[in-house]
Amino acid sequence: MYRLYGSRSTASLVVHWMLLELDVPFEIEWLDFDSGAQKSDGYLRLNPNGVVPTLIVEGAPVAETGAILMLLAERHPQAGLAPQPGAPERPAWLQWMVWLANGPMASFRLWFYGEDAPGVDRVALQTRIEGYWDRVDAHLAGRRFMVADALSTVDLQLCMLARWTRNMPRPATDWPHVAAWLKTMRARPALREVHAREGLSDWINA
Ligand SMILES: N[C@@H](CCC(=O)N[C@@H](CS)C(=O)NCC(=O)O)C(=O)O
Repeated sequence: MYRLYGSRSTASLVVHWMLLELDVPFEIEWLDFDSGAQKSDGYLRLNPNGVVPTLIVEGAPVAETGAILMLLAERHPQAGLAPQPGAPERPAWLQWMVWLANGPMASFRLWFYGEDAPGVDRVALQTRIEGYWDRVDAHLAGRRFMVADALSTVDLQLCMLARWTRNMPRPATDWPHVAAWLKTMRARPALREVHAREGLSDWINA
């Protein structure tokens, strides 16, 4: 049984979503950010960064959203959420997963947690974030999914990030190929279910 430490509407949502896609048993411990539960001594022992998500896998904590998604894909290969090692699409999958962690995830963190980097130029940051969608939009032209012709962890993580743009100056739906891809993603029962379970109605039907 997996145990997810999370907070509603945050990065833990994509892990919650993937657990539903995998249809595996799990439990969730919701952390109360308002009381700083993510910085408590007990939680810092699980995740020294004091952030969510953390997933307990066979008794051991695993942190970092991308790493958790990749690990789950590896542990449940029958779900097909990643190309198998040796498959021709595997390098592209690895490349996009690492790009998501280094690029968009890090930049979105700066956007929402300005206190992490006081003095950061928000206009430059906005340009950088919009550049990510330019790149994804060009890649999605003529494709159904980000990697090969199959849903993968790249689509899941990117879709969560697309929701995070809903109040940004340019939401991800401004890009036509991204908007078409999001239409497919929003129809997925597990995505609709995770939104219902986390009490989110602000974007899923937009
Ligand atoms: N690099 C981490 C970042 C995770 C992260 O920033 N999580 C946010 C929620 S989206 C968080 O826990 N924020 C609480 C805090 O920083 O105190 C990952 O990819 O998992």
